[in-house]
Amino acid sequence: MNEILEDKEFRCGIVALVGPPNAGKSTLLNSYVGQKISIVTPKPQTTRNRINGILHRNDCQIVFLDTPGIHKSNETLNRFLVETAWQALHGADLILLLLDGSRYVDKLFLLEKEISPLLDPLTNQRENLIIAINKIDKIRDKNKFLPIIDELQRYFPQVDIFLISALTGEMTFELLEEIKNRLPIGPPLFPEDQISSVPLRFMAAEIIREKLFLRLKKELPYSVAVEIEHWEEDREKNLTRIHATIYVAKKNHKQIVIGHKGAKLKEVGTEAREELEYLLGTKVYLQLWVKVKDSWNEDERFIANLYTKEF
Ligand SMILES: Nc1nc2c(ncn2[C@@H]2O[C@H](COP(=O)(O)OP(=O)(O)OP(=O)(O)O)[C@@H](O)[C@H]2O)c(=O)[nH]1
Ligand SMILES: [Mg+2]
Repeated sequence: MNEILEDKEFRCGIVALVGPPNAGKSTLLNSYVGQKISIVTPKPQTTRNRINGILHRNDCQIVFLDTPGIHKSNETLNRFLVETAWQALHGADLILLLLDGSRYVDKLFLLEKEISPLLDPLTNQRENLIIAINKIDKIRDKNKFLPIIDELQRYFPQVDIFLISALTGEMTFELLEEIKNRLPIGPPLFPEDQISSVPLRFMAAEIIREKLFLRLKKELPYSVAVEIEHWEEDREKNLTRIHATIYVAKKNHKQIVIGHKGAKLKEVGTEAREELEYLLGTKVYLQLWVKVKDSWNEDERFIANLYTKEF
């Protein structure tokens, strides 16, 4: 590790990643931290709470706060997710608005629609805002992003706009330099070896949820929640025993999650176990149960209990 710069030059701060669902916020956080902290799927509304990932350099420490995608919805769970995202702006030094640029190429009307819930709150935060148009790797002709930039400049005059790809890393270093330069000078908030304050237990539940998200179709992914019931580390055997409950919101969803002769649950379990073994560095014995918790996604107390945890 390089020597840490003198106090007067070291920068440290919190950067909230906000944007519509599926923009690539979690992907960017993982890429800056250099390890998977937050789960990623091709489906919108994957992230359900604020998840921090810490980037350490010899000249700065940047705490990235991943948030759920902001969108308009009347459903209890979704309203809760959006509220969680907005709360992240409170202690943040900087806000990075991330957009999936490829969605708006030749479809500028979509930008207006998707950005509308963000406009008012972010207009007040203009001095602390940077915009990154993501997924530029998907469009060969980069001129196609110009109308999007124009439109964003209309909404947010004088705000810096970057064109990036969180997936390939294109321009993410340049964006990081800008972020760093705009953070306050100050000592690190976290020890050098800590890359997140999210507990392993919660990460484990998220990994299981990611595998479910990837395997389930239509509205089913939004019907599942995962809770770790039991966690036991057996040092002698280098083994972690994890029991998790998968909640589904409707009775008929249970069988779909379990699959024919338990096949789907088995696949989810195998995939999750492999990733958990990598994360924990031990063998993992993973047991999954599926429980029906009627309309849990309408139950504010249940949702708050699972997803408002402060790390
Ligand atoms: N081609 C391409 N795909 C990307 C890029 N960034 C993210 N993705 C993909 O976009 C999808 C959504 O990425 P996420 O990181 O989960 O997006 P998110 O903004 O966290 O989404 P929510 O948590 O649902 O709000 C995944 O399939 C990613 O692999 C990129 O730069 N290029
Ligand atoms: Mg996410």
